[in-house]
Amino acid sequence: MSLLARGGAVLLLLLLAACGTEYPQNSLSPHSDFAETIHQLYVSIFWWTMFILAVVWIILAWVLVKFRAREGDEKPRQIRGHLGLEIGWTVGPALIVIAIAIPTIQAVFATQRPVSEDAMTIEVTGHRFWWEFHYPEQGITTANELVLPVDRPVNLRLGSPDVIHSFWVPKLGGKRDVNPTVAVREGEDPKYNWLFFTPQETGYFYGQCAEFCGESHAFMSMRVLVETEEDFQAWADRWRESPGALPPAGPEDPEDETELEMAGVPAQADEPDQLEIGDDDPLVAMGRDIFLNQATCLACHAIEGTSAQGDRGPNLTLFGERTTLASGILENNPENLAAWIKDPWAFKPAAAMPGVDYDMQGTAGYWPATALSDEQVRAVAAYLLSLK
Ligand code: HEC
Ligand SMILES: [Cu+2]
Repeated sequence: MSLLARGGAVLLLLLLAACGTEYPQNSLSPHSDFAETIHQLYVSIFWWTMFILAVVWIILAWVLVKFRAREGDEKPRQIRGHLGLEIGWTVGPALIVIAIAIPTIQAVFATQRPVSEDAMTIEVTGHRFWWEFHYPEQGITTANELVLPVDRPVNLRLGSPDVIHSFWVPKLGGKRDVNPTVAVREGEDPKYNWLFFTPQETGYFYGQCAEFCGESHAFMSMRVLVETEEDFQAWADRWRESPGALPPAGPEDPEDETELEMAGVPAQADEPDQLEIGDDDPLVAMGRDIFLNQATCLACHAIEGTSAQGDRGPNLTLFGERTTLASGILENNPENLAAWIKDPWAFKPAAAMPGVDYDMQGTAGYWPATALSDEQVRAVAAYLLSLK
């Protein structure tokens, strides 16, 4: 194939690629009022620039043809300084800039407008390198997968305990900086940023931290699940009931423990209706016991309805329902989960979680290796995946 043909093929491919809108982080495919406002502005400015381009090119072509040098032409008349032209090419662009500024400023105000009365507030916290979502009305805390009801305005309050992050879910709008909110003087309110939009379609949307925040910034993505109102309520109810997350077995006597483990039933399982999927699986029971009684997991992670109430890491309630792991970078399945628990830094350098065989010294302080065997890791993974 000639170079030209190859080049042409590449260009054609690029052109065709531009036709698709189903790229996960396509910012030209709005699915919320916020994204729609930005999109309209973008499209209108695009067509204005195309119009100006066409006018300039037509005049250029006309001038090139009409005034091109011909055999025997005299030197054309030389002009220096022309008041009319000077005024023309100063005022013209100024008018164009004003024409662009008006809808732009309108869009800025539209996307910064104050909270509507019926908006649901969600507190979004950007951590190095994961996202935390707290729903104060529902009393829910989750991580990395934001669940929203369709057609209900949401008001995201953005803050961070460490460095600047940026919340960006291109199809729903944004991006907006997530600023550190810890360093305030006494009596001063932390300065949160807010992001306000209404998701207009159910679906699965991809997002990404859009402000460099450290080693694993590129691995700090997220998902937004927009669900029907009923599905959202059902999810919220499930979260509060936290099925599968039975209270810790915690028997004092180690003999007891083995017995219970063998039976696959924790000591306080006197509410049989809480026994759900996988609870009879001995691996799950073993994993639960390790997570809640033997390992340091609960110092950092919380699971609703158990003694695990740590808040240094993601809340793992209903973790089995999550489609992704470690802020959207891995599919949530037993293999990936076990690999993550063994060695988080293999996926996310500098993640604030120790591995099975390395201690961690970081902003979260000193944490010893979790020292779990391969079987224990598999068991903990099975337990976490049973939380649904
Ligand atoms: C020092 C605190 C700490 C300890 C101890 C710890 N973790 Fe973590 N864990 C974290 C942090 C922080 C993250 C988020 C890391 C990231 O994505 O950047 C995390 C992430 C996770 C995730 C992924 C969560 C998600 O939302 O995708 C799982 C699962 C997990 N940890 C399980 C465990 C298990 C099991 C143990 C015990 C063996 C454990 N962790 C011990 C801090 C900790
Ligand atoms: Cu970040």
